[in-house]
Amino acid sequence: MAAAPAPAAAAASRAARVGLLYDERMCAHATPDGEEHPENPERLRAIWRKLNAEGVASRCVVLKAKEAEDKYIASVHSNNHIKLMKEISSKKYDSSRNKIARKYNSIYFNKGSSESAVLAAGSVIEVAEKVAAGELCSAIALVRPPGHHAEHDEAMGFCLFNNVAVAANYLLNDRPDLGIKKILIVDWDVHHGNGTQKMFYNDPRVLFFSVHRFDYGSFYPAEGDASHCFIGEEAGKGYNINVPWEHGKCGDADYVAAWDHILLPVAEAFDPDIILVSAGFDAALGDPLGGCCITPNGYALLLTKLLGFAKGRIVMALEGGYNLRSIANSVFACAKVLLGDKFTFSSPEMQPFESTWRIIQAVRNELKTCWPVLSSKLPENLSLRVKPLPSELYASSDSEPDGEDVDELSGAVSSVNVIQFADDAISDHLSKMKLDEENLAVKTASSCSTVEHHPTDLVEVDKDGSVVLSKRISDFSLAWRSDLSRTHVWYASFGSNMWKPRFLCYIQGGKADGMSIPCCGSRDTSPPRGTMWKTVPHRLLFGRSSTPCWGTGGVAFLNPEINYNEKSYVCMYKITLEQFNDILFQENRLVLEDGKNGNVVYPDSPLIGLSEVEFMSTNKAIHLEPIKVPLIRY
Ligand code: Q9C
Ligand code: ZN
Repeated sequence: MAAAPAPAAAAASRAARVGLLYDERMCAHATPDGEEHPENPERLRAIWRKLNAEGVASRCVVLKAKEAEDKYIASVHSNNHIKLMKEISSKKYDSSRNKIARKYNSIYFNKGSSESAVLAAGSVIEVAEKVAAGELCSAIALVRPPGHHAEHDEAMGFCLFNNVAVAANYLLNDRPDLGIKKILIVDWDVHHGNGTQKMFYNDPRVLFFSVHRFDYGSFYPAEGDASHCFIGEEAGKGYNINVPWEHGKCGDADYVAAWDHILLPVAEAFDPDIILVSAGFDAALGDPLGGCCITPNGYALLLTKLLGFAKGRIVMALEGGYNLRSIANSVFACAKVLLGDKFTFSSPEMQPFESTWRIIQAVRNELKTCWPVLSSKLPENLSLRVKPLPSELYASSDSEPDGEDVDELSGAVSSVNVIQFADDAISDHLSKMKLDEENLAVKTASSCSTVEHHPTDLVEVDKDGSVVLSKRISDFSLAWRSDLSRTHVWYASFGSNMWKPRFLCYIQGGKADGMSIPCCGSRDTSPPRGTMWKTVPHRLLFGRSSTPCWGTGGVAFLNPEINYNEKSYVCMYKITLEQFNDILFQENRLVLEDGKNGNVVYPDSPLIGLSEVEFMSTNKAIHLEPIKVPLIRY
């Protein structure tokens, strides 16, 4: 009779087989001259040290990295991109490597980048295959460079190849023998997984779920497609889910709420064969880029909740995460969950934010026809936290654009606006609008350097206040105001003005979180008659008084920088043309404040009057002339 296995061995054979992939070769990718960078080799080493020190690594099946074959990377990326990423470390690029890196958004290369990138993609394939085949129950791939920002033909956001997307395609397309037909990708990195979203946007075999800071479109990668309105297309409709936080400071309670009320019910209905986690840990407490506060226990709970699906087949692939202690502790907590260690989860101390609840409701609304389980009513009467103060919010945010202070940032973002006449089919009309070529000061999207500087005639303001009729509005301007108060336009805000309390300051006066100076408001303080969220072609925009790229003058122009041919997610407010002008005055700092008695003086003529409106509606174009505004300095 064979001897019964020793108790320890029996326990081990029952215990979950958890893969843990670590390979020092993925530390070769580093900044070219040793400059500091958050995405650095120490990230992998810090996690690996922790898992060993805690005796967790030895309980896992430790694996080495494997190179991804080109044909598998090619299911996601263009051949040009693969070729460049694989050759960028070679001698041939020694003199041009940095220059090429600068063409991308947030990318560096060195002599180790190619090797690391190919290993990172190959490693996720490797563990995904083993989990799908049942050799492992679950696995953690400690890989870098990260992947979820990388697009078909583009490296960005510290990512060269989209490791998780490559592995998902490998399972679906190259290994029918493993029987993986449906994949859930959970992207809990604090940034939107733009690359992965695009990759599977039409594909119902992959349910992509990303929860990320959005901050009204200003958080990296700062594209509108991170909003909850992007739910997939064609056969993939409903298979893309974004949960876009409005601000930082989100933590365990917010994420658990998104899990309980969005992800888990949908996962139940979708019934995936395997779950790939784009496991960035930059939403962790203490992360320098994320500004959120998930604790290690929070990650453990989120992961535990996923174990109930796909027979527990979970593959975690590291994405971001830049506080070495936070990522080490978080991965340690996740590893223990996969190994089956018992956790006692006390209910999270913090309550979700009020915004969290609103966002969850909006996501459910957007998706309820695709996932009927989301149409049920959410519980009411929850105790909720109010939005954190701006000083807290901006503390560790990674908002675009680079290097501008908070004031500059909110100003720049809020001033990117378009108007649209109230009764037209909005996107169609906007797509046809263009600047009138004849009158163009800014000729093309890329001609920033050829911007003409408009004359900066000073507007005379009578010192003794004789032109001031009321406290605020001069005699002269009353005439145009009554006309314009009868015409309604849709004001489309992009970025921080999508946040209604902030936008309302331009109408009702006052100061919202994040504003440096109070707004004086419009003469007519009645609230917008309508609000509408829309995705519109990204074309006609108004600038503020001066920006480095756009030059001086409150001019209208085609957005010279991003998304020239793309679409923007905007919040449109139906307001009067008078109010619209008052907003333009405030955004372009054209309202004079007379320090002595607190009077506010508005300009005497509108920037966009009825004749401009008429011109625009008949020509579907706009003269620059009407908005060559006199620049007032104060
Ligand atoms: N104001 C990942 O977490 N930020 N990538 C650059 C700085 C780039 C993050 C803008 C953040 C990329 C994988
Ligand atoms: Zn990230």
